[in-house]
Amino acid sequence: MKIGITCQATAGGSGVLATELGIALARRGHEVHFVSMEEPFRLGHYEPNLYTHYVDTISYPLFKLPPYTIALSSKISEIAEEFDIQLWHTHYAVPNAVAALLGRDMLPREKQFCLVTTLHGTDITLVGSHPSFYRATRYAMENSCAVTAVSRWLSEETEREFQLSQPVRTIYNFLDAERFYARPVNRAALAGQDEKILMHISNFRPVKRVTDVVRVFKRVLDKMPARLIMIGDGPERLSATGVAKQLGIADRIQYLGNCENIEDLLPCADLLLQPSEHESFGLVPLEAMACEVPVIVTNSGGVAEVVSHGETGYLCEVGDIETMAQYALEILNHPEQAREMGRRGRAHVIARFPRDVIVGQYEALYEEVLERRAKFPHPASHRPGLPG
Ligand code: GMT
Repeated sequence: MKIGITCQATAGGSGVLATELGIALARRGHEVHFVSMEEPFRLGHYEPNLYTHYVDTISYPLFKLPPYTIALSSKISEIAEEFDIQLWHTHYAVPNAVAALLGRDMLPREKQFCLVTTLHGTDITLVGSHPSFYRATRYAMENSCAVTAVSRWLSEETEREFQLSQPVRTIYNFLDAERFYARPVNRAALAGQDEKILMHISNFRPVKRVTDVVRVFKRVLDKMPARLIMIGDGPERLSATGVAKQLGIADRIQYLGNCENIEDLLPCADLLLQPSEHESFGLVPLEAMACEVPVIVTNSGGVAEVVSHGETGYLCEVGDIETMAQYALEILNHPEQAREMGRRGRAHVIARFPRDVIVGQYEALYEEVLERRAKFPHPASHRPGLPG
């Protein structure tokens, strides 16, 4: 199959998932073309069957901001035509799905691809549901041949919020368990021998509640020597450093910025903290569990479909710093129990989120929409559930 993929190129779970999917599809023999603003985060190597194309924009004094979505749609259209792409898969609805639809409509009817849209989280919960994007997001979903979401929670949330005429299917995220595992690591660069390592990885947006990470860490530090390793970057980093200064613990925290090789860092951690306002899935806890690291997350959004409370980590209420700190101490004070929890975490990831099965679910979906198109060639009838 020839498959086009559009995703956010910046550091974030939706781009990571799209990249991993593209790589897996290319390795299964499909021809995969990425179209994005720049090289997607974590796609920094050559893969046979996989091609990247970047969107060109111009800056012109008349525009306050270059109209990226239009440039993206033109590029999608150009690449789809040049490489005869039948199936386009967009990740993160805004603006990618809208741009892909526009790109599809620029093509002659017989060259128009089927569009599959995968929702990742804030493209629905924060951005897509905002009045300035709502209609465009709904239009893109209604005119996609199929819409998927990365958790049952997000599928239900989307159906409730957007009242779509087609169901949103759940296809869970996955990872490469041969890349994320409890590999031998050298912790010495991150902490002293007697110090525990707590880790947080995110793009430091308000939804991640990074100051809660710092406050939980303070409660742990009151009881034992420890270090907090913060990976990623974003607007809330300043708030995190401010709170750490106020609490007098700034020197116990190290900020590593965006790192592509988190599989080398995660296994150093004694636990991972992700106290988000909500998470539609939680790819970072999944990566931590694959590395046998216990996780403390908030029970908000789809994370409960990923983390099993008391088995692979702990689910807490949003903002409940005291309980998060208690669970953190429980993990850190009982290393043997924590190791058991870590092992269960990895087994859970392998059993519930197997890469090959989940990539196969996407392939089956592509085949289904393409077959439907073959039967009912008009774009508006590509959607399952509609008469031809
Ligand atoms: O929706 C976002 O915040 C962006 C997105 C990203 O690119 O990081 O994160 C979402 O997609 C990930 C991959 O599917 C999920 O693991 C994250 O839980 C989800 N983030 C939120 O829902 C806040």
